[in-house]
Amino acid sequence: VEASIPEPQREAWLKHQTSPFKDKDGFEREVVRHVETTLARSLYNCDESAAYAACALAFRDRLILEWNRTQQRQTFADSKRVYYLSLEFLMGRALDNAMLNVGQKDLAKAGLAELGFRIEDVIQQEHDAALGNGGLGRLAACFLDSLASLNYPAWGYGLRYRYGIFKQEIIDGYQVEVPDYWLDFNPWEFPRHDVTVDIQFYGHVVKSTDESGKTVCRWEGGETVKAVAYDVPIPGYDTPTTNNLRLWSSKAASGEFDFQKFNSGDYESSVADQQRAETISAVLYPNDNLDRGKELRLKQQYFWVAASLYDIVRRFKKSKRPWKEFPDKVAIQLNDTHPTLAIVELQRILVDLEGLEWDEAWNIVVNTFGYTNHTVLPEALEKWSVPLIQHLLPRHLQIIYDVNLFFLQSVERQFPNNRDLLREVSIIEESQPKMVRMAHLAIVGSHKVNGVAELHSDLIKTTIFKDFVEIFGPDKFTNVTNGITPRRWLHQANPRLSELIASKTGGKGFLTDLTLLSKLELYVDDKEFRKEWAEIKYANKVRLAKHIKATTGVTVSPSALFDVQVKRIHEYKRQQMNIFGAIHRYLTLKAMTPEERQKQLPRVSIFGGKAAPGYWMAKQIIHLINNVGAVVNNDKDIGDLLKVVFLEDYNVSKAEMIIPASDISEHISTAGTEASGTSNMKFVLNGGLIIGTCDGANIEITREIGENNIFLFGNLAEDVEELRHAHLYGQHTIDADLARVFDEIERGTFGNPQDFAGMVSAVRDHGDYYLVSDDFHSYLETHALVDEAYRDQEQWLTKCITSVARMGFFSSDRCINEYAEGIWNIEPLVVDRDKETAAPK
Ligand code: BZD
Repeated sequence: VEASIPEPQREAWLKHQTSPFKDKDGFEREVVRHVETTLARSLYNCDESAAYAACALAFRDRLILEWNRTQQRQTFADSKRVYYLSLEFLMGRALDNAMLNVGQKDLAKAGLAELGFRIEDVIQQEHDAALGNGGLGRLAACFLDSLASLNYPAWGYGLRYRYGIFKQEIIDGYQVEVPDYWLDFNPWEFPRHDVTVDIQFYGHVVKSTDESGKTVCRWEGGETVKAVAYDVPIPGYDTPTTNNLRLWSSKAASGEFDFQKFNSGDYESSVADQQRAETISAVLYPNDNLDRGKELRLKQQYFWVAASLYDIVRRFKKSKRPWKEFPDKVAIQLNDTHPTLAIVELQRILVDLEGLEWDEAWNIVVNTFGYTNHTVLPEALEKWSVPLIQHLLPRHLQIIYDVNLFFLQSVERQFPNNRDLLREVSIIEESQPKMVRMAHLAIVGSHKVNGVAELHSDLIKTTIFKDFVEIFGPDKFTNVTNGITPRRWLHQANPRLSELIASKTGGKGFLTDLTLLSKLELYVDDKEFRKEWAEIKYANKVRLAKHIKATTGVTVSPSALFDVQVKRIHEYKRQQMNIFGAIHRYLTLKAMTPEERQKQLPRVSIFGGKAAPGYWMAKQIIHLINNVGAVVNNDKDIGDLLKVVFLEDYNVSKAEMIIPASDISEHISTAGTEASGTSNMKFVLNGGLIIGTCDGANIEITREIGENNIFLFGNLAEDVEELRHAHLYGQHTIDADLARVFDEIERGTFGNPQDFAGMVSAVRDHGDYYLVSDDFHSYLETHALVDEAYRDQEQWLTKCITSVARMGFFSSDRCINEYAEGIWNIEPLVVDRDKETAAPK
């Protein structure tokens, strides 16, 4: 308020108010201005990267003007806001998305052409913003797009990592990790050096009694680190709403140096202090679905959560409302358990700093938070050691113990004398050392808990969180099946298909109401339409074939069936089964006569994905894929019939090229392990079919598109436990075809068998936890069906078109509307430009 310009001077402001460029000329003027001033270059010194920079800055300026107006609008409407707390936002490139969302890509294309550039080349200059590992981070990015596109008042809160997910290089068949320093030039962020929060660590708790005799706790001492806000504007599609993603960066608290240390001659240690502070936001942990319990990770979590809550509370306090109205104005969604400390921090703020009674505060907390679970894998469920929390966050540990005490007391009242139950649901695991179970804390501290696909939501209710359903009742647990944004994953990634769809569904409306895709069913038999559809797929395959040639040196035929598995490498996702299947295909082809071979369908097996640097088995899988490729791709008997390629450094922008070029993609996790999957939705939306297990959202995709349009195989989730038990305690016979594959690996056909001994013995000798052998036969049979189906190109095309027509459900817009209604209780703030005054009072 103090920074607001007084009434008499506002006229001057209004006279000079900036407005975004409106036409091609205006755009060109902005580009030239940025080249000549911001970048200090000229028409004699402007390459594609400078053109990208200037173009991005022109669009950034535009976005920030809308951003400002959006924030004013939301503040003055006093709307309830949702805050999406996620340690990961896997945004990918921003320029193309911004141009499309504000509806000015054509204008920019023409403008850039006049200035001497091809827009495609300019777009390619941008470095991906890769602040995430995989599905969870990309889901957060899709949600931001939907929140803005639907005009919800929403902020994302995350960390501004200096290094995003590492860049993957493949050297001699092995993964090598290279740091991803992406901040050299990032036009999409606005540093807010005036928006900072001091974050405390370590120290101790001082207890005292106030005048009324109440015990008060103060957290004192320790060290302080400064959080600095960086804002990234998030434009909605076809709406002026531009929301905010606020990323926190860590800095030493006392400015550049600790001057005391500096003056006393301890220069080195003052520099070290500063570096230690900056380390907090330095790097994204590259593990997906694995909890490693590292102290720095806990520091990251608290740093980010404390800064975000301070910011949220500060915004609420400006409204001067009573605390009990906090949940009427604020909804906070926890993207997995990573931000669970926010629950404890809000309780601390309310009780220790604002003086509320425990119960009143706790009521507010529970009504504010919602928790989304993304996994049932035991190794991924977060736990933090009690001594570590005690050391780093002593007051928070006390609060966790109190929350647990009151919770267990209520359980005891509800289910008397059930010690087993108390032990099972306790937030504290009585191990050595004791551990805090973050999922339990998140459940107890939230009013809603959701899974991300129907099967997954059922599984959490019947397995890992079963007891909590008994305690809290079933209504606290709900399902919100994941979705994807059709703006990025259709319109941006596959512009020709998007245009064709628009021409048949009555314009671009399907991009904001994806159920309009159903109109395509009317054209399934339309000859012209089918021809064009097929041409687009082919052109996308040609583009991918060129990329494969350029990056791997392997020539692939765009007429072959493209079989794609791109996702993080994980045993539960079973890339090992896929490569074993490819080896089996190779052996089968080798055993054929040349005449027989002639009759076979050519195939390209395409893999991509990163392995966590410490995940030895995942790295072995990558190595085997590359070695199989080296043998198969150079075998004269095989030629085009089989190629196996591993595409380096799979990321969002590679996905945008690979997904539209797929004929069949693999979503083959052990049943019950993949919470949802979202790439399955992306592939089908782009006119590719999928082969998959009855797992995650595959099941709902099947229900929507029809079981004739998907290739399902393998054991069901309900049978997994029994099979695992049988492997360990009964006899375990390996599938005969798989045994042949193992023999071949052990003969050294694909390099030193020792290099793959772990992969083979996991299946053969160590219980085959992921059921590769159990599902192998059904997998091969189903791939034979895929071959057969692909031979009938007309039928195949019908399946593809029909599937796309039935994918309306999987938009992240539907998903966000479900969260808004069922969990957040928020409403969109519709923009009425005519009613808006230029400047609010
Ligand atoms: O979340 C994924 C699940 O595995 C997918 O099934 C699901 O579709 C998506 C979105 O709901 N989980 C992750 O991607 N998890 C992580 O990346 C992760 C990262 C850090 C720590 C733990 C998990």
